[in-house]
Amino acid sequence: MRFDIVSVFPEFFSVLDLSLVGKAQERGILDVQSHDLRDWTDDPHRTVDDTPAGGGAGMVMRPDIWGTAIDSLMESSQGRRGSRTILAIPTPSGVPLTQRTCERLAQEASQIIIACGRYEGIDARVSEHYSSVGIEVLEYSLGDYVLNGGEVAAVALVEAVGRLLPGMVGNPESLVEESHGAAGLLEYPVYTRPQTWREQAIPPVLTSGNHGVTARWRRDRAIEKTAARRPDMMRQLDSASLDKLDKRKLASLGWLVPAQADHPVPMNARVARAEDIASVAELAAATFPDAAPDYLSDVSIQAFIAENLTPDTFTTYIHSPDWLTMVLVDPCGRIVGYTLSLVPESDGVAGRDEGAPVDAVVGNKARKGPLVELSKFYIAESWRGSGASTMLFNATRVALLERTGEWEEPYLWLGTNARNKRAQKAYKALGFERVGKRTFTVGEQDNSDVVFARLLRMA
Ligand code: 6GU
Repeated sequence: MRFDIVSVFPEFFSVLDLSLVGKAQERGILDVQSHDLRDWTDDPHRTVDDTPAGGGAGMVMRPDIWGTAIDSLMESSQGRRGSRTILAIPTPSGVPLTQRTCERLAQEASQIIIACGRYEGIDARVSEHYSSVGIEVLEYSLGDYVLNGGEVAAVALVEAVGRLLPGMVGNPESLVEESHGAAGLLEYPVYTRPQTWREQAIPPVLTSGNHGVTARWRRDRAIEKTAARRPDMMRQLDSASLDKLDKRKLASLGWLVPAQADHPVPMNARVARAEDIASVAELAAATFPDAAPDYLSDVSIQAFIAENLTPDTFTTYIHSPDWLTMVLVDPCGRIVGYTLSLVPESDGVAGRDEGAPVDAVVGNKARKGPLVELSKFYIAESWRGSGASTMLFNATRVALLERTGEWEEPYLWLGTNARNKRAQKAYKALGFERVGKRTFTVGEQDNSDVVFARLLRMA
């Protein structure tokens, strides 16, 4: 691979004689030549720029000088079999340079000419011309900030492409797990001796010798780091590359993977507001039949909805200090899940008359603290199994903990249809245990629900 770098500061590139790139040059894997643009001028002042057409600040680099320079460098490798020249032009208005582009260049190019502009840039016809004669022109940027010229970006390109050439990096494995590698995640944090430094120990899993646990820990840290720093990368993650534990981690960070989606989506779980009322009522009406006991006729289901799940009832809930309504919102602002909780007065029991488990034993301990009732908990069908219920439940728990502030040992309880195994399994996964039954009458029918409870304050 040959790099020809053209600049008005050719001495800048002596840095490329150092380190890995320098070694690669010695070993013949890489050949980097830098050239002074002024060598192709023909006036005594060696002028490379002129005033901008149309007016404005600064100076623009002349296309004729650049054309002569690039032509002469291309000639030097033209005609060799399999040779492929790419013209790279660093500019803050270029496409962001990515690892994928660097991989492609390392594979495809035999010569990369880097044209380093200064001042306000290079006359646009240079890029136009070489594209039009079939040369690949890559106008690239290092990021969203402005440098005084392309020299630093040229060094970056040589190093990023150069290290991918065969024979460059000692251990090709280190190319697999790195940031911007195939996983699509940033790299996990790394540690080495000393074991403790300035009161910070190396995370114990890394010295446990357990490879499975270490791999999981690293993957979780990589996911956390990527979610915090690069939401753009999160949106590009391939759903098919994510296992169950990945998805659980993603859900805890607010990213869900719906059944048919190619990529995770950022979700928002928050307290419901007045403007959500119509949507929550609509979702409540749409999801209620899914969990209704099968002996309820369609007519009685519709009657229940018309009576209890209207915008009016949700208006009451949302404005009442006794109730907490939480919603899960997709990136388009659609409400795809909600919870409705009844908070007891100070340290009492919510839903005493609805079968609250006042005498329950939870976690082998007799209940002592107040009982908060999780009265409704629904997820739109297309979001089930995506981690949506975990995310909404955790947000609900956090909001309830805020409300119950200083209370000693608050519990959360709920009743659910005894025949709805899907719901019962979901509640167990959320840390609930079955603590009993409740019976109640609907339309002269005796019904039985199973009752679940858990401490509000546990992981
Ligand atoms: Cl490639 N060139 C210049 N001049 N500024 C930049 C850049 C390139 N990338 C980010 N800023």
